[in-house]
Amino acid sequence: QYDTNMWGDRNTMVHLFEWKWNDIADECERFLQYKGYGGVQVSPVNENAIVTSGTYRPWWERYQPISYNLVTRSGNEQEFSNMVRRCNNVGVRIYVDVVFNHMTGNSGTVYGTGGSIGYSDSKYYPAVPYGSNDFNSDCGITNYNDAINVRNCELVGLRDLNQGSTYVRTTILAFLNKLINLGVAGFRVDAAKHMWPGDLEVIYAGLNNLNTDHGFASGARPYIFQEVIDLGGEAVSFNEYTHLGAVTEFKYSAEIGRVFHGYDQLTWLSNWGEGWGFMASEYAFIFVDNHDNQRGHGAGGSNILTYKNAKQYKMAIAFMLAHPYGSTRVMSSFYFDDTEAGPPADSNGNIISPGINADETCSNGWVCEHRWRQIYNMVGFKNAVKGTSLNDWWSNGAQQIAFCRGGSGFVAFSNGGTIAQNMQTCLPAGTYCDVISGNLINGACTGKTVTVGDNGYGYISLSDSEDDGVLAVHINARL
Ligand code: LM2
Ligand code: CA
Repeated sequence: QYDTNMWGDRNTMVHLFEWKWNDIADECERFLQYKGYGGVQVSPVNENAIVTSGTYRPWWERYQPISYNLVTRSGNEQEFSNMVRRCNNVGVRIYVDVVFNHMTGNSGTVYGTGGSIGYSDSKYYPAVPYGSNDFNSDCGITNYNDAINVRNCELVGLRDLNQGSTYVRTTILAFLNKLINLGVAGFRVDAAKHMWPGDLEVIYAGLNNLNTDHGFASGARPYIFQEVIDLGGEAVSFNEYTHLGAVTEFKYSAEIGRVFHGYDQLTWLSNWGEGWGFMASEYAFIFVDNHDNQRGHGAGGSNILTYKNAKQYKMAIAFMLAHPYGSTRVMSSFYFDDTEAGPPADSNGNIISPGINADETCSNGWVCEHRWRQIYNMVGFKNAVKGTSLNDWWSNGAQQIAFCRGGSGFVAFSNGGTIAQNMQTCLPAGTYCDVISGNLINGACTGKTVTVGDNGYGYISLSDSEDDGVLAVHINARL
């Protein structure tokens, strides 16, 4: 289902990739609630196989389940449960990345983060338990033009569960319903493309309603967003999944990156959304980058913008959060050069917590894009304009655009050249703080201001030499 179950006007989640549960609980209380984030996507919660690669544990070991016990490098069940409670208490929902297409790779005897053992060559995972007849055959995925191959064979050698089996379905459902009872609001369904929609339908239908003890409305259903990489031209289409819940729109990520890299002109964004061949907005789950494609995994290749191209990245995020299309997720990363390396960890492999600097940014190897002013203030912008549509589109015919969101927000972008002119902001008369160049603190703006007259016009100044190519004002940032 498509309702995120977020509080009030909140309507963006952040992926706190590889964060520990205790740190996420702290982040909900000290930061996310105040900036208007509506939820957190957390890394997989169930026990995974430990993979050691040279000096580190790769981030992708978490995509190799060995049991459904809630013990990972992010913490144990008690810590997870406490986190969900603490975040829900401040109106920040938790969405779990659930991996049930497969178990571990085929690499002999494997050991898990909770002490479990698995025998991947004989497909025996006693801590679940799963045995060889719960799995599809040993074939590898080799042909994306063949849906049977894509769904019934092994993705990069990962032991492929047969979700057509009643026992497998029941076991997966017990895991998902346990998470619902602990208070989560929904799921990112990993590798949904590699599972049959009919099987997923049965599984979703067996999910419990959300736990009313955590503030969810009676009868509320879990939000489902399914990871289906479909850039076109393959046997499996996103269309097969949209009746079941939201679906990742990977074309969005690739195209927005291409545009803000400067490979296309902003003026062509005038029909952004379905007009660019994306799925219908109501189904689309969108992001500028995700944990895979920011490091060359998944889809999108060199088009993808990340924290490494900070100015263009912030512009793309601002555009995503200013525009009404889709359901949005902000990425929050750790620094990396090696695309396989895991999160900051000590010599025993324990994840190191992010440090928090006086200026709100992070240390200890964490990027914390979600703490960048330009990003969290656009989360606030998106909350302020919720329910409005896009109007008063303006463009210089090249790399400059501007638009309003009803009478609640106005945003301007320049990816080349300076804007200096009166523009229709659609806002009531008054003086507004540009939430990109500054913050509104105790009634004063630390950045640029825009004064809007009775006719809605204001003088917009956005020079090429500024740190950011965006100006954004909204109804909740009025002086
Ligand atoms: C996903 N979505 O559908 C995740 O977003 C993605 O991060 C996962 O792949 C993938 N599905 C499976 O859950 C990652 C990573 C792979 C990695 C797998 C499993 O992108 O590179 O594969 O997790 O850990 C790794 C090795 C690969 C090896 C495999 C099995 O990179 O070379 O294949 O493990 O041992 C022999
Ligand atoms: Ca499969």
